[in-house]
Amino acid sequence: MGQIKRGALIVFEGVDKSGKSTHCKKLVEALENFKIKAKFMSFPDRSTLTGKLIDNYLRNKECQLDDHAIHLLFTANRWEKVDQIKSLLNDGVTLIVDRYSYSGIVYSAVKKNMDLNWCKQPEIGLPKPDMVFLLSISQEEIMVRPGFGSERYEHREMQEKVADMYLQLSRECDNWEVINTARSIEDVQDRTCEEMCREN
Ligand code: 2DT
Ligand code: MG
Repeated sequence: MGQIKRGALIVFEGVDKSGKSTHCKKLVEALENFKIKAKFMSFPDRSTLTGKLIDNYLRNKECQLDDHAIHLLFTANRWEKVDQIKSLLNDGVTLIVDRYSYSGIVYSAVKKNMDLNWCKQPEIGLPKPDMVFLLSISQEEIMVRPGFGSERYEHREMQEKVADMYLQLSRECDNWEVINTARSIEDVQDRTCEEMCREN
């Protein structure tokens, strides 16, 4: 019996309402059409124990929680899934993930008195992505998208800082591809598929 080829871990990052989940789902469909086993995953997973606390923190802007504490909850929310992630990858399933460690790092590190290096530490040891797509979009566009503003971080000042720090991280890593979403959904999809099929 031939050895199963490990699946790829593909992450989509970007500010709120940048279209990450749409593109993740389209990529899963496209890969399945190429007979590549693929699965969509997203963080935070609000259904788990830590996910419920995170959901309450995000939706209830009055909820008081130290910035370090919520940072660690977001990270724990990923560690809760580590066995599942590893086993799917080992079974040859490619995971298309909507937000991962970089969301954790960026959204915390832009806060006052939070240290970037400290924010990176609890992520160490999680499976490393093979490829990260950073969706780049204008502030004007996200702010008029339905639902923007309903959760804690969805305001211009935070989103601008997040967008800047994402770009900073993208320059530090060589497996990132910045994708401008001013192009049509189909164009973005072609670009991500092209990149994935080249990898396979
Ligand atoms: P969604 O809108 O994608 O549900 O995200 N966030 C997310 C963090 O601060 N740290 C993390 O580790 C992750 C995964 C980004 C909800 C918000 O949670 C933020 C937006
Ligand atoms: Mg959001």
